[in-house]
Amino acid sequence: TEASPTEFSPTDAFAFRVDATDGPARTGAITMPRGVIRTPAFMPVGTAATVKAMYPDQVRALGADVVLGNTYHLMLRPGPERMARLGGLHRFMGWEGPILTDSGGFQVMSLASLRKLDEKGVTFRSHVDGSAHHMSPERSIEIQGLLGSDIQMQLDECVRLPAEPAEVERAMRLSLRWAERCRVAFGTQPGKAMFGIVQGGDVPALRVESAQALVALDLKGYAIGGLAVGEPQAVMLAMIETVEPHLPRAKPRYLMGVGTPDDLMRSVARGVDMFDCVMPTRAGRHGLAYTRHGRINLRNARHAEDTRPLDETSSCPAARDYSRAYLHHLVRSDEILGMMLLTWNNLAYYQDLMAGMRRAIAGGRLADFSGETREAWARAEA
Ligand code: PRF
Repeated sequence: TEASPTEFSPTDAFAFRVDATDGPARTGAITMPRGVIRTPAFMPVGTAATVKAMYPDQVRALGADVVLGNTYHLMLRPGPERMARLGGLHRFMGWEGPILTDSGGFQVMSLASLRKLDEKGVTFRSHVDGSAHHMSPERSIEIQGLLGSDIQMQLDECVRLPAEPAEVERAMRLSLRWAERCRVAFGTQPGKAMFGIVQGGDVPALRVESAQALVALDLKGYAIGGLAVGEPQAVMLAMIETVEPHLPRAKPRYLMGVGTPDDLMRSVARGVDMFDCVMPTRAGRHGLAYTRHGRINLRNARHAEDTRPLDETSSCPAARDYSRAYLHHLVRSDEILGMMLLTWNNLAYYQDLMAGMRRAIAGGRLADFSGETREAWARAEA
């Protein structure tokens, strides 16, 4: 069935609005045809057309306004042309809200084999079946279009740190040339957006040059890539502080692949509007729970007879209605329900943290909110 006009109107514009600021931190909203994204936003990762171990309705009910999909995984399986024939990723996975897709380069470099990267793009073999593939900047945008992605990312090259400055510079310049090609390939699509990605590793001058060149392309939003790739948190935060003054205030900023709850609070305080990370979902499948009391490893024997829930004050049934002893048992037994409950708990914690930050920024008390949140983690450790 066709989406009704109230759900999706391709003539509606993509717009970003800042409602309140607190230092560099901002709260506001991205409005687009498929819905409103309240910012700062955390995007659950739905790599292979599923937020692992979660129903789409459950993800939505937690307050997630947007999910992330991966071009790399979906081009290999089920394939972009097949996805288009099936009506696009939204209908395929049953998620009606906005979807942001990563462009594929980062996942090629971390997952594929026999990778070769040059001016034209990246050649690689599938980690699924060994088949050979080529992805150019133009093909990445074409695939993201076939998937039906609402926010598309430029193809870029992310260098792991530590790295030689010359290598960081080469990748940053290549990413800039690819940004221009992606912008041309994307053209203008009402209600959709393509974001550029700032690169430049841990070299401030390269970060500034990358940001300024991307801003000159007048894109709808700007991501900060190439961070959380091996450098200390202090370096990551310093790079955000370096880049932030060069990004337009009227456009969203997205810190890619970050991070821990502490990373999110410190980055929001420095002006970041959007995040994605596998941490809450992946940790949930490995027996780790993020809570108001900090991170809890349910595998640990000290939980074996603990009748307390993870957090009796949580909005999430997974945190309230099951004992730590039961969760410990499920995790130790490799039961599917253990992964489901911990993923649910973790995404609830992340979404509640974002909602808390949005309210705190609106009230001009982000520093107090972050301080109190951190104190509660520390109390539990003591
Ligand atoms: N580029 C892209 N995706 C990403 C990154 C990047 O630099 C990162 C780095 N943290 C995560 N995901 N395209």
